[in-house]
Amino acid sequence: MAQAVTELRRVLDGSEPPAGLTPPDLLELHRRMVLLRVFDERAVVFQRQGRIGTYAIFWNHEAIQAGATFALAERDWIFPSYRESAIGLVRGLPVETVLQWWRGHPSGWWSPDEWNVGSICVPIATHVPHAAGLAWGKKLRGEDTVAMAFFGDGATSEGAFHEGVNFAAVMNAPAVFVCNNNQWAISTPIEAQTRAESLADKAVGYGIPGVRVDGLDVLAVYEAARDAVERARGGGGPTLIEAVHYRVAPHATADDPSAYIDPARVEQERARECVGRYEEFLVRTGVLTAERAGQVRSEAEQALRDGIAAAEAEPAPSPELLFDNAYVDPPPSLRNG
Ligand SMILES: Cc1ncc(C[n+]2csc(CCOP(=O)(O)OP(=O)(O)O)c2C)c(N)n1
Ligand SMILES: [Mg+2]
Repeated sequence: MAQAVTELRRVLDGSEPPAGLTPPDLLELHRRMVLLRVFDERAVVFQRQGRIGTYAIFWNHEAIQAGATFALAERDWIFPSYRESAIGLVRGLPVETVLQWWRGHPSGWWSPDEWNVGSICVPIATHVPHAAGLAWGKKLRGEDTVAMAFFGDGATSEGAFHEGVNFAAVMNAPAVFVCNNNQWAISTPIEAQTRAESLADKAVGYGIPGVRVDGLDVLAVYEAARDAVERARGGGGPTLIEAVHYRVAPHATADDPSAYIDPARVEQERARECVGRYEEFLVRTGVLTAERAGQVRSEAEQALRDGIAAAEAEPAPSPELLFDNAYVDPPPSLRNG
Protein backbone atom coordinates (compact mmCIF):
# COMPACT_ATOMS: atom_id res chain seq x y z
CA MET A 1 0.00 0.00 0.00
CA ALA A 2 1.52 3.33 -1.01
CA GLN A 3 2.01 5.69 1.88
CA ALA A 4 2.39 9.44 1.54
CA VAL A 5 5.18 11.13 3.42
CA THR A 6 3.84 14.32 4.88
CA GLU A 7 6.96 16.03 6.25
CA LEU A 8 9.10 18.04 3.84
CA ARG A 9 12.35 16.49 2.71
CA ARG A 10 15.33 18.89 3.03
CA VAL A 11 19.00 18.57 2.11
CA LEU A 12 20.47 22.10 1.97
CA ASP A 13 20.34 22.57 5.74
CA GLY A 14 23.02 19.88 6.14
CA SER A 15 26.48 19.79 4.70
CA GLU A 16 26.36 16.80 2.34
CA PRO A 17 25.02 16.72 -1.22
CA PRO A 18 23.04 13.65 -2.30
CA ALA A 19 25.25 10.65 -3.01
CA GLY A 20 26.55 10.55 -6.54
CA LEU A 21 26.65 14.31 -7.16
CA THR A 22 30.20 15.48 -7.85
CA PRO A 23 31.37 19.12 -7.54
CA PRO A 24 31.06 19.58 -11.36
CA ASP A 25 27.45 18.27 -11.12
CA LEU A 26 26.70 20.71 -8.30
CA LEU A 27 28.11 23.59 -10.36
CA GLU A 28 26.17 22.58 -13.47
CA LEU A 29 23.01 22.51 -11.40
CA HIS A 30 23.87 26.00 -10.18
CA ARG A 31 24.46 27.22 -13.74
CA ARG A 32 21.05 25.94 -14.79
CA MET A 33 19.30 27.59 -11.86
CA VAL A 34 20.98 30.91 -12.55
CA LEU A 35 20.15 30.70 -16.26
CA LEU A 36 16.49 30.13 -15.39
CA ARG A 37 16.56 32.94 -12.79
CA VAL A 38 18.09 35.44 -15.21
CA PHE A 39 15.71 34.36 -17.97
CA ASP A 40 12.77 35.04 -15.67
CA GLU A 41 14.03 38.40 -14.42
CA ARG A 42 14.86 39.64 -17.92
CA ALA A 43 11.57 38.31 -19.35
CA VAL A 44 9.62 40.49 -16.89
CA VAL A 45 11.66 43.51 -18.02
CA PHE A 46 11.10 42.64 -21.70
CA GLN A 47 7.36 42.38 -21.03
CA ARG A 48 7.35 45.79 -19.34
CA GLN A 49 9.23 47.18 -22.35
CA GLY A 50 6.59 45.76 -24.69
CA ARG A 51 9.04 43.33 -26.30
CA ILE A 52 7.24 40.11 -25.29
CA GLY A 53 3.58 39.49 -24.43
CA THR A 54 1.96 38.54 -21.10
CA TYR A 55 4.41 36.38 -19.22
CA ALA A 56 4.01 33.77 -16.45
CA ILE A 57 6.66 34.57 -13.84
CA PHE A 58 8.55 31.63 -12.29
CA TRP A 59 10.85 33.51 -9.91
CA ASN A 60 11.74 31.12 -7.03
CA HIS A 61 10.45 28.07 -8.91
CA GLU A 62 13.96 27.43 -10.33
CA ALA A 63 14.92 24.84 -7.69
CA ILE A 64 11.97 22.67 -8.72
CA GLN A 65 12.62 22.99 -12.43
CA ALA A 66 16.41 22.60 -12.37
CA GLY A 67 16.46 20.06 -9.54
CA ALA A 68 13.85 17.68 -10.96
CA THR A 69 15.17 17.75 -14.54
CA PHE A 70 18.73 17.15 -13.33
CA ALA A 71 17.64 13.62 -12.49
CA LEU A 72 16.68 12.92 -16.12
CA ALA A 73 18.71 11.44 -18.95
CA GLU A 74 18.72 13.21 -22.33
CA ARG A 75 16.36 10.58 -23.76
CA ASP A 76 13.75 11.29 -21.07
CA TRP A 77 10.90 13.64 -21.80
CA ILE A 78 9.81 16.84 -20.04
CA PHE A 79 6.19 18.07 -20.21
CA PRO A 80 6.03 21.70 -19.04
CA SER A 81 3.14 23.96 -18.16
CA TYR A 82 3.33 27.72 -18.84
CA ARG A 83 5.08 28.04 -15.46
CA GLU A 84 8.01 26.01 -16.83
CA SER A 85 8.14 27.81 -20.18
CA ALA A 86 11.94 28.07 -20.16
CA ILE A 87 12.68 24.60 -18.80
CA GLY A 88 14.00 23.53 -22.22
CA LEU A 89 17.02 25.78 -21.57
CA VAL A 90 18.40 23.00 -19.36
CA ARG A 91 18.51 20.88 -22.51
CA GLY A 92 20.10 23.61 -24.61
CA LEU A 93 16.88 24.87 -26.23
CA PRO A 94 17.79 28.38 -27.44
CA VAL A 95 16.75 31.36 -25.33
CA GLU A 96 15.31 33.08 -28.41
CA THR A 97 12.98 30.16 -29.07
CA VAL A 98 11.31 30.56 -25.68
CA LEU A 99 11.21 34.35 -26.04
CA GLN A 100 9.60 33.93 -29.46
CA TRP A 101 6.93 31.74 -27.86
CA TRP A 102 6.08 34.61 -25.51
CA ARG A 103 6.13 36.97 -28.49
CA GLY A 104 3.58 34.79 -30.29
CA HIS A 105 6.06 34.17 -33.12
CA PRO A 106 5.84 30.79 -34.89
CA SER A 107 9.55 30.16 -34.39
CA GLY A 108 8.68 29.79 -30.70
CA TRP A 109 6.97 26.47 -31.41
CA TRP A 110 9.77 23.95 -31.30
CA SER A 111 9.40 20.39 -32.43
CA PRO A 112 9.00 18.39 -29.19
CA ASP A 113 10.97 15.41 -30.45
CA GLU A 114 13.98 17.60 -31.21
CA TRP A 115 14.53 18.33 -27.50
CA ASN A 116 12.32 15.74 -25.82
CA VAL A 117 10.48 18.69 -24.34
CA GLY A 118 6.73 18.89 -24.93
CA SER A 119 4.97 22.07 -25.99
CA ILE A 120 4.32 24.62 -23.27
CA CYS A 121 0.89 23.65 -21.98
CA VAL A 122 -1.47 26.48 -21.09
CA PRO A 123 -4.68 24.50 -20.43
CA ILE A 124 -4.34 23.33 -16.85
CA ALA A 125 -3.28 19.66 -16.51
CA THR A 126 -4.02 18.54 -20.07
CA HIS A 127 -0.37 17.57 -20.53
CA VAL A 128 -0.55 15.10 -17.62
CA PRO A 129 -2.25 12.45 -19.80
CA HIS A 130 0.24 13.30 -22.59
CA ALA A 131 3.12 12.42 -20.25
CA ALA A 132 1.35 9.26 -19.11
CA GLY A 133 0.70 8.24 -22.72
CA LEU A 134 4.25 8.90 -23.83
CA ALA A 135 5.65 6.95 -20.89
CA TRP A 136 3.33 4.00 -21.58
CA GLY A 137 4.11 4.11 -25.31
CA LYS A 138 7.85 4.06 -24.69
CA LYS A 139 7.38 1.11 -22.35
CA LEU A 140 5.38 -0.78 -24.98
CA ARG A 141 8.22 -0.20 -27.44
CA GLY A 142 10.73 -1.57 -24.95
CA GLU A 143 12.53 1.79 -24.55
CA ASP A 144 13.58 2.73 -21.03
CA THR A 145 12.46 6.35 -21.32
CA VAL A 146 10.90 8.31 -18.47
CA ALA A 147 8.36 11.14 -18.87
CA MET A 148 8.26 13.94 -16.30
CA ALA A 149 5.30 16.33 -16.14
CA PHE A 150 5.19 19.63 -14.24
CA PHE A 151 1.94 21.20 -13.05
CA GLY A 152 0.62 23.34 -10.22
CA ASP A 153 -1.41 22.78 -7.06
CA GLY A 154 -4.54 23.99 -8.86
CA ALA A 155 -4.00 21.38 -11.56
CA THR A 156 -4.60 18.59 -9.04
CA SER A 157 -8.29 19.57 -9.00
CA GLU A 158 -8.61 18.93 -12.74
CA GLY A 159 -10.03 15.80 -14.36
CA ALA A 160 -7.03 15.55 -16.67
CA PHE A 161 -4.72 15.25 -13.66
CA HIS A 162 -6.76 12.37 -12.26
CA GLU A 163 -7.03 10.62 -15.62
CA GLY A 164 -3.34 10.97 -16.38
CA VAL A 165 -2.01 9.87 -13.00
CA ASN A 166 -4.51 7.06 -12.64
CA PHE A 167 -3.77 5.80 -16.15
CA ALA A 168 -0.01 5.92 -15.58
CA ALA A 169 -0.42 4.04 -12.30
CA VAL A 170 -2.66 1.34 -13.80
CA MET A 171 -0.32 0.86 -16.76
CA ASN A 172 2.75 1.03 -14.52
CA ALA A 173 4.06 3.66 -16.92
CA PRO A 174 7.51 5.17 -16.28
CA ALA A 175 6.25 8.67 -15.40
CA VAL A 176 7.19 11.20 -12.75
CA PHE A 177 4.58 13.78 -11.79
CA VAL A 178 6.01 16.95 -10.28
CA CYS A 179 3.51 19.21 -8.58
CA ASN A 180 4.75 22.73 -8.06
CA ASN A 181 2.70 23.58 -4.98
CA ASN A 182 3.14 27.36 -4.79
CA GLN A 183 -0.09 27.46 -2.76
CA TRP A 184 -1.96 29.66 -5.24
CA ALA A 185 -3.97 29.08 -8.40
CA ILE A 186 -4.02 32.72 -9.53
CA SER A 187 -6.01 34.19 -6.60
CA THR A 188 -7.37 30.88 -5.22
CA PRO A 189 -5.40 29.78 -2.14
CA ILE A 190 -4.65 26.12 -1.51
CA GLU A 191 -7.14 26.00 1.40
CA ALA A 192 -9.93 26.81 -1.05
CA GLN A 193 -8.54 24.33 -3.60
CA THR A 194 -8.63 21.09 -1.61
CA ARG A 195 -9.48 19.48 1.70
CA ALA A 196 -6.46 17.19 1.36
CA GLU A 197 -3.84 17.81 4.03
CA SER A 198 -1.12 17.44 1.45
CA LEU A 199 -1.21 16.99 -2.31
CA ALA A 200 1.24 14.09 -2.04
CA ASP A 201 -1.51 12.28 -0.12
CA LYS A 202 -3.44 12.04 -3.38
CA ALA A 203 -0.87 9.47 -4.54
CA VAL A 204 -2.33 6.96 -2.09
CA GLY A 205 -5.56 6.97 -4.08
CA TYR A 206 -3.66 5.92 -7.19
CA GLY A 207 -1.58 3.32 -5.38
CA ILE A 208 1.71 5.07 -6.13
CA PRO A 209 4.32 6.67 -3.87
CA GLY A 210 3.86 10.33 -2.93
CA VAL A 211 6.75 12.45 -1.68
CA ARG A 212 6.75 15.98 -0.25
CA VAL A 213 9.87 18.09 -0.56
CA ASP A 214 10.89 21.64 0.21
CA GLY A 215 10.48 23.25 -3.21
CA LEU A 216 13.18 25.81 -2.42
CA ASP A 217 15.77 23.12 -1.72
CA VAL A 218 17.19 22.17 -5.10
CA LEU A 219 19.03 19.14 -3.75
CA ALA A 220 15.94 17.79 -1.97
CA VAL A 221 13.99 18.13 -5.20
CA TYR A 222 16.81 16.45 -7.13
CA GLU A 223 17.01 13.58 -4.64
CA ALA A 224 13.27 12.92 -4.76
CA ALA A 225 13.30 13.08 -8.56
CA ARG A 226 16.35 10.81 -8.81
CA ASP A 227 14.59 8.17 -6.70
CA ALA A 228 11.39 8.54 -8.73
CA VAL A 229 13.23 8.31 -12.06
CA GLU A 230 15.14 5.22 -10.91
CA ARG A 231 11.91 3.59 -9.78
CA ALA A 232 10.16 4.43 -13.05
CA ARG A 233 13.04 3.23 -15.21
CA GLY A 234 13.33 0.05 -13.20
CA GLY A 235 9.69 -0.88 -13.85
CA GLY A 236 8.35 0.40 -10.52
CA GLY A 237 5.82 2.78 -12.06
CA PRO A 238 5.05 6.44 -11.42
CA THR A 239 5.65 8.72 -8.43
CA LEU A 240 3.95 11.94 -7.41
CA ILE A 241 6.34 14.55 -6.05
CA GLU A 242 4.88 17.57 -4.29
CA ALA A 243 7.39 20.41 -4.13
CA VAL A 244 6.11 22.88 -1.56
CA HIS A 245 6.86 26.60 -1.48
CA TYR A 246 4.91 29.84 -1.61
CA ARG A 247 4.43 32.04 -4.65
CA VAL A 248 6.30 35.32 -4.13
CA ALA A 249 5.66 36.95 -7.51
CA PRO A 250 2.43 37.77 -9.32
CA HIS A 251 0.78 34.85 -11.12
CA ALA A 252 1.74 36.56 -14.38
CA THR A 253 2.58 40.04 -15.62
CA ALA A 254 -1.16 40.68 -16.04
CA ASP A 255 -1.89 39.98 -12.35
CA ASP A 256 -1.86 42.33 -9.35
CA PRO A 257 -1.70 40.10 -6.27
CA SER A 258 -1.90 43.04 -3.84
CA ALA A 259 -5.67 42.48 -3.97
CA TYR A 260 -5.39 39.02 -2.36
CA ILE A 261 -1.92 38.23 -1.01
CA ASP A 262 -0.31 39.01 2.35
CA PRO A 263 2.76 41.17 1.58
CA ALA A 264 4.45 40.30 4.91
CA ARG A 265 4.34 36.58 4.05
CA VAL A 266 5.75 37.30 0.61
CA GLU A 267 8.60 39.29 2.15
CA GLN A 268 9.37 36.47 4.55
CA GLU A 269 9.36 33.85 1.77
CA ARG A 270 11.53 35.95 -0.54
CA ALA A 271 14.22 35.93 2.13
CA ARG A 272 14.48 32.12 1.66
CA GLU A 273 14.73 32.32 -2.14
CA CYS A 274 16.14 29.22 -3.72
CA VAL A 275 19.11 30.43 -5.77
CA GLY A 276 20.65 32.29 -2.82
CA ARG A 277 20.08 29.29 -0.51
CA TYR A 278 21.85 26.98 -2.92
CA GLU A 279 24.72 29.44 -3.40
CA GLU A 280 25.18 29.64 0.38
CA PHE A 281 25.37 25.84 0.52
CA LEU A 282 27.91 25.70 -2.31
CA VAL A 283 30.09 28.41 -0.77
CA ARG A 284 29.87 26.79 2.68
CA THR A 285 30.96 23.44 1.27
CA GLY A 286 33.80 24.99 -0.75
CA VAL A 287 32.34 24.21 -4.18
CA LEU A 288 31.51 27.75 -5.35
CA THR A 289 33.42 31.02 -5.09
CA ALA A 290 31.84 34.48 -5.29
CA GLU A 291 33.91 35.09 -8.42
CA ARG A 292 32.53 32.02 -10.17
CA ALA A 293 28.98 32.91 -9.11
CA GLY A 294 29.42 36.36 -10.68
CA GLN A 295 30.76 34.82 -13.88
CA VAL A 296 27.82 32.39 -14.15
CA ARG A 297 25.40 35.27 -13.77
CA SER A 298 27.19 37.41 -16.40
CA GLU A 299 27.11 34.52 -18.86
CA ALA A 300 23.38 34.08 -18.30
CA GLU A 301 22.81 37.82 -18.75
CA GLN A 302 24.75 37.72 -22.03
CA ALA A 303 22.65 34.74 -23.18
CA LEU A 304 19.52 36.80 -22.54
CA ARG A 305 20.90 39.86 -24.37
CA ASP A 306 21.79 37.64 -27.34
CA GLY A 307 18.44 35.85 -27.12
CA ILE A 308 16.27 38.97 -27.30
CA ALA A 309 18.45 40.40 -30.09
CA ALA A 310 18.07 37.17 -32.10
CA ALA A 311 14.32 37.10 -31.47
CA GLU A 312 13.84 40.70 -32.54
CA ALA A 313 16.02 40.24 -35.63
CA GLU A 314 13.69 37.57 -37.00
CA PRO A 315 11.30 38.82 -39.66
CA ALA A 316 7.61 38.96 -38.81
CA PRO A 317 5.85 35.76 -39.84
CA SER A 318 3.62 35.55 -42.86
CA PRO A 319 -0.05 35.50 -41.76
CA GLU A 320 -0.52 32.49 -44.07
CA LEU A 321 1.54 30.44 -41.64
CA LEU A 322 -1.55 30.33 -39.45
CA PHE A 323 -2.96 27.75 -41.82
CA ASP A 324 0.17 25.64 -42.29
CA ASN A 325 -0.22 22.25 -40.64
CA ALA A 326 -3.88 23.09 -39.94
CA TYR A 327 -5.50 21.62 -43.07
CA VAL A 328 -4.52 18.95 -45.60
CA ASP A 329 -7.11 20.50 -47.91
CA PRO A 330 -7.91 24.09 -46.96
CA PRO A 331 -11.66 24.82 -47.17
CA PRO A 332 -12.71 26.95 -50.17
CA SER A 333 -13.17 30.02 -47.97
CA LEU A 334 -9.44 29.96 -47.13
CA ARG A 335 -8.13 29.18 -50.61
CA ASN A 336 -6.59 32.02 -52.58
CA GLY A 337 -8.53 33.08 -55.63
C1 LIG B 1 -8.39 24.15 -18.28
C2 LIG B 1 -8.07 25.52 -17.78
N1 LIG B 1 -8.90 26.13 -16.93
C3 LIG B 1 -8.62 27.37 -16.46
C4 LIG B 1 -7.49 28.03 -16.87
C5 LIG B 1 -7.18 29.43 -16.37
N2 LIG B 1 -6.01 29.40 -15.49
C6 LIG B 1 -4.80 29.81 -15.90
S1 LIG B 1 -3.64 29.66 -14.72
C7 LIG B 1 -4.74 29.02 -13.60
C8 LIG B 1 -4.31 28.64 -12.22
C9 LIG B 1 -3.51 27.39 -12.16
O1 LIG B 1 -2.93 27.25 -10.87
P1 LIG B 1 -1.90 26.12 -10.57
O2 LIG B 1 -2.30 24.84 -11.19
O3 LIG B 1 -1.68 26.12 -9.10
O4 LIG B 1 -0.55 26.59 -11.32
P2 LIG B 1 0.36 27.88 -11.05
O5 LIG B 1 -0.14 28.94 -11.99
O6 LIG B 1 0.24 28.27 -9.63
O7 LIG B 1 1.75 27.44 -11.41
C10 LIG B 1 -6.02 28.94 -14.17
C11 LIG B 1 -7.20 28.45 -13.47
C12 LIG B 1 -6.65 27.37 -17.80
N3 LIG B 1 -5.51 27.91 -18.24
N4 LIG B 1 -6.95 26.11 -18.22
MG1 LIG C 1 -0.20 27.12 -7.98
